[in-house]
Amino acid sequence: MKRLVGLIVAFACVLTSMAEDGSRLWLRYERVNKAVVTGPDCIAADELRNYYRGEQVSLVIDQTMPEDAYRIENQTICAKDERGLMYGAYALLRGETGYSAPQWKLRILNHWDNLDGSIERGYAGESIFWNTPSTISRSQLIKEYARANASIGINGTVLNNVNASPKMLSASYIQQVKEIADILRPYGIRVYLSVNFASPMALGGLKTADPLDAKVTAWWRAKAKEIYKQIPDFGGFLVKANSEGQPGPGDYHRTHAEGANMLADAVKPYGGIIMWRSFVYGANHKGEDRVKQAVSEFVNDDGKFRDNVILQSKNGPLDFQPREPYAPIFDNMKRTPQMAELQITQEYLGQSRHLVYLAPIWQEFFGYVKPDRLVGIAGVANIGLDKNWCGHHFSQANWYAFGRLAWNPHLTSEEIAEEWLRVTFGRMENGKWNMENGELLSLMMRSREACVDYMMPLGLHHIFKFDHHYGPEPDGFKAEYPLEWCPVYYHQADSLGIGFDRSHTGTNATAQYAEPYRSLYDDIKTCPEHYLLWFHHVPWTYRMRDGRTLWENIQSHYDQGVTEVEDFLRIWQEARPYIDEQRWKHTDERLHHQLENAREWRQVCLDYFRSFAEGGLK
Ligand code: GCW
Repeated sequence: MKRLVGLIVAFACVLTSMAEDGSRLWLRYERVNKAVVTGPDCIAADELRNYYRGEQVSLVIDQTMPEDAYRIENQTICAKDERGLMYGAYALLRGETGYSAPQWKLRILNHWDNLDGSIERGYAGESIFWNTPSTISRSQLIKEYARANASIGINGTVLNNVNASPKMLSASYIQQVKEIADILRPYGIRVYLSVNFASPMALGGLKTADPLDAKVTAWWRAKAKEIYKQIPDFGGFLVKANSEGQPGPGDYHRTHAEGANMLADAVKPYGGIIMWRSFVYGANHKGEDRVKQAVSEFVNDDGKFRDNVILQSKNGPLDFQPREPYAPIFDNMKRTPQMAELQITQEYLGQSRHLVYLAPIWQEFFGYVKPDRLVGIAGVANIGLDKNWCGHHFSQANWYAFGRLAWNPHLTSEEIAEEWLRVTFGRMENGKWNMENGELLSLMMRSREACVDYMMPLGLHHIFKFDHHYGPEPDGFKAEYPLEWCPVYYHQADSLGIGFDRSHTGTNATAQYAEPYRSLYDDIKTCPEHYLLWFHHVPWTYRMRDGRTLWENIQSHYDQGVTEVEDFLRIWQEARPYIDEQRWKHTDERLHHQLENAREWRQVCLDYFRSFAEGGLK
């Protein structure tokens, strides 16, 4: 009897030690305290001593190496400094060898976190930075955050929402930023802040925020000095100006370049940069096709920015849709350094309730805008106070993939998914991570296309429910709001057809693209079918490449999307023996919800479009 109790207790212990809430992310190494590590005492040495399963590693500083690069050979990691050694150590723990250097110097997360702790478009609880509950050790959490980012090469973070409160720059908040920066620094992560362009008025009591006003420039210079005194390696500012109600230089009839340059001059003495967003629409361009507005707004500023200003643009010209063509601003600003902004948080892709692996979206973008045209990369974070950080266990893969692609955009989505699955759901066997269930990789790889299919196939876009952007609302129209927020404006369905004519017979947005895409997209016959309704208004009876009509084709895409999610549930069911109960159940519940929501998308969209399509066919 005693023995039996003993056995039960032992079994219970194994079970609890296997309990998995996802808080360890992809860093689920067991402490082995095995390796003898020689070289400088640093994070790399600590991590390898704790977790490396080999016997011995040498850490060697080689100042001729490029910044952040590492070489792993014969149990030796070589790098320029301790930061490079750290990246090398995490690579070795993943099982990598050889030479590696990052594509970009700027690999930055953007947190849309508000000072009250809420997060704009956050689906994983409240902010880890601001107004955290007293029951939580913020510094411990931020240290774990730092380590996770360092392990995938992320080296910068913007701590607050681009819809920025002026309070961010008050002395008491700068003090908090300093505390955070001190925790992040050893992990090679610099902090940046989003700033409100009208801060000199809201905070400094000035009568204007005009960038050419001497008092305003002096205010910003003093503010920069105050920040750098506390945080000598502060990265710089991110700015959303004259967009969606935010103040900006346009309020004083000044250009974006004038506004950005004034801030650039303030941080220049300290080596800081300004990331100026091109996500601007509305005000100056009433009536113009929204996807054209960024180019119209910025093209005259090309070549006029200081050399420490970078223009930051979303990958697509509209707004992080499940599929968009690339943003033509990348073709048009020829003398301005540019960064791409990707969205890791799934605002339009099921919001941490759907399993959608985003790397394929980003790979698609890099297929058009080659990585060497950019000087850096930003990702809107999906991180919050939830135990598993990201809401959905599989949303962690998107954080991971962003980091890995920011380091090396030439990795394939499959490689990254495979690597992530092994370290997140795999088991350690003979010193290697194994993931027995091959179908999970297929599930991840198919998940983005499935989402496009059940939400908005063939180039349809922005037919989401108003404001929160979860679920379908193809009939959405509110007279009191700008047309650019209304779904009916984007699909343009009528009795003849559906889609937005952006060719030369329509808004001529295609003309903003460089060749060969300009001609390719402009001609309905050569336009890729997955962008068809983005660029063309197409008759319901139009013959698609597979011989079916457009209307039949649309229906089959919605069906396909739902069928895919049904299959994801089957795969997940079959994976059950390989996955701990806790994460399995959590994910299973979300997959069921995803299926329900996919069916709702199909039903609502097809019912609505049918009222035009089948009327039109009569
Ligand atoms: O997509 C829209 C979002 C806003 C966001 C804005 C932006 C931070 O719905 O929530 O605001 O884009 O990128 O500025």
